[in-house]
Amino acid sequence: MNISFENKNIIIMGVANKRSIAWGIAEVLHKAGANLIFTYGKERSKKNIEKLVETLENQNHLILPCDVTDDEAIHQTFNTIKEKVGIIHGVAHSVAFANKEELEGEFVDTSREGFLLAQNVSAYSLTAIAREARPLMTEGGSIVTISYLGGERVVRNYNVMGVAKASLEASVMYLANDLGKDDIRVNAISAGPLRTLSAKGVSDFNSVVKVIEERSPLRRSITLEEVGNTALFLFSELSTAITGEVLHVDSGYHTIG
Ligand code: N5H
Repeated sequence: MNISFENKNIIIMGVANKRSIAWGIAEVLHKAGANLIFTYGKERSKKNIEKLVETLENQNHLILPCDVTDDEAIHQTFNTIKEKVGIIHGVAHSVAFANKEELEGEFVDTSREGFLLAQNVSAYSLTAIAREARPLMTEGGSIVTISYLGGERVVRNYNVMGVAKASLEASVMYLANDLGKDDIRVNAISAGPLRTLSAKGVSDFNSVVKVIEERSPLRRSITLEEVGNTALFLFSELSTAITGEVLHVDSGYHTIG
């Protein structure tokens, strides 16, 4: 079995800073020898990615804009990747957004606009990206997205994002069934709470982490590197029969009632 990532081209979407899950994945894949292509939504992220890439041994990675809410922009980004890189082997989709005011209080108060925005950025984008990635994955491929337990059960304040993650996880199953014919696998990692930019401003984040430390089977929180390692597994030939799956990287917390 070949578990090397030499000559493997993997797209990493959603690095905002060094605490981003996407960056955790990038670091692990880079160490394994993969060639990385970064995409960003906000101009501010571009500068951050440039600085982060400077810390890598091989700095020869493409950095491209990609507004995941714009089909034409996605098409152009993948066209550029096709021209400059050719074949791709993996996509890490680590992108989500919801209005801050809808991540507190009652879910029942979610506006139509806020609901659709969260679905658009956090769930539909995976389908739009899978459609563009498919023709470039001529040697087979692996698509990995990031979810959270709030898509399976009610987690306080997660609200509109919980419904978007449920939609994302269902999309993983349907995409896995479509793309399986082309030897492309689609999976999600349901990560335990991490101190990312998304978690910034979440008032009771510390108490969410404390519950994991006290009640999860492993009695500890998880690290970015552990999510990166799991992504590496899902991108590798170690996981060739796994698709349509949601793999929990959460110290086992999802098993606790
Ligand atoms: C139960 C919780 C805590 C409450 C909910 C947090 C939800 C976070 C997810 C969304 C994606 C965060 C978000 O969109 C924040 C924005 O409204 C404001 N932030 C920004 O605009 C920043 C600058 C940009 C870079 O952020 C984005 N997203 O573009 C869940 C937590 C325990 C776990 C968690 C934090 C989960 C998660 O989905 O990230």
